[in-house]
Amino acid sequence: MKVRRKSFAIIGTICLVASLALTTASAEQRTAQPQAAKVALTNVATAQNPTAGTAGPGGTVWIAERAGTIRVLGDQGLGEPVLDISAETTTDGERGLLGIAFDKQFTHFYISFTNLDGTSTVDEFAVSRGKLLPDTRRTVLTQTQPYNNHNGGDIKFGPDGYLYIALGDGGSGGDPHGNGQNLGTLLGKLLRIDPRGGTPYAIPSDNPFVGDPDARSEIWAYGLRNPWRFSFDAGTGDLLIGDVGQSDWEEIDWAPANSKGGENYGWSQMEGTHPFRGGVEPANHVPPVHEYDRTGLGCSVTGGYVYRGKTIPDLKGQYVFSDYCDGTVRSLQLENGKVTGVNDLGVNGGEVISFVQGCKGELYVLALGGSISRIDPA
Ligand SMILES: [Ca+2]
Repeated sequence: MKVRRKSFAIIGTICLVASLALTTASAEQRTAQPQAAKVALTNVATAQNPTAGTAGPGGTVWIAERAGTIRVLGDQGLGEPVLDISAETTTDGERGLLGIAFDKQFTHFYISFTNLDGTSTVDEFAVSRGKLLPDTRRTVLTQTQPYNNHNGGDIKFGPDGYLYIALGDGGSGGDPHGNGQNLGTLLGKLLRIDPRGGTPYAIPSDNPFVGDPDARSEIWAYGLRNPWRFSFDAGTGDLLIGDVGQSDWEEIDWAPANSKGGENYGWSQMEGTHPFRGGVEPANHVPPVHEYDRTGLGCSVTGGYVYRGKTIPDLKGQYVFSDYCDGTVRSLQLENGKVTGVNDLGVNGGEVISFVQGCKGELYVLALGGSISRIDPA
């Protein structure tokens, strides 16, 4: 009993980002720094088509590889797979293993992938002493997919302890089924569920559409096209979503930590701040806090994180993101949801597919080609 309690305590307190930062949020942390930080990318490992990652127990970083393996990045580099679901997924279109997350206590681990039918699937494992317990695996949530693109797939625990799941509009192009604005489907939405509160999950009673017979009660926010990567600011709890555009506008969406949910981010009436194919701006449209076109900056936004690490003070409070087609690492200076500056950080991460936030707030850049780099001071 003593030993178990001790090991839990060690694992449970080592990740500073999740446990400490929120309790120390202050006005100072909400204020962005005025200048572009000087950063460098340090290659720390090479993976096979990494798509996602998460801070893990014991100060580790867990990396998901698209074909279905998960490996742990420790001091000795990337280890052998700790999980292999490669027989259960494919990598055609935009499919594969797309997201991983731990709950805040590192007692449960979640994977998000498309199964052999292309169905978006979120499964859960219990965790003991930093290891997955394979026999405890169960499916939490599934969503069939009409096409093999725009699966979304990112999963994160919010500061409220609930699991958020991003799903794209179902795919093809131009949202042919109108899923983005249809509250009767989970496609084109950000979901919020309590995976441990029921079987297979519970819906938090304060979700915005609870009690609305025309809406799925799992929905937290809607009007999303392909919210490939989203995150919560470890300092403030604010939500940031990188929503990939159709053909003209890439966007970053934002909501404050005290949001009650229900935001309509506009797709497919709007692409960024622009009506899409004759669309009419919804009265409740929440426009992006940042958008960029495709004249030189890329073609597919990759959402990242607000930097809350210690080693690059000038980057503190800035939202770091990139673009899969361009690779330049950029940052937004944010003040209460208003962008006060956009910085080119002067480094290129390649085919940037995802960012990972480690336990000390350090950020890693994942390139689909394989490179895992840490953002360090220059
Ligand atoms: Ca939008």
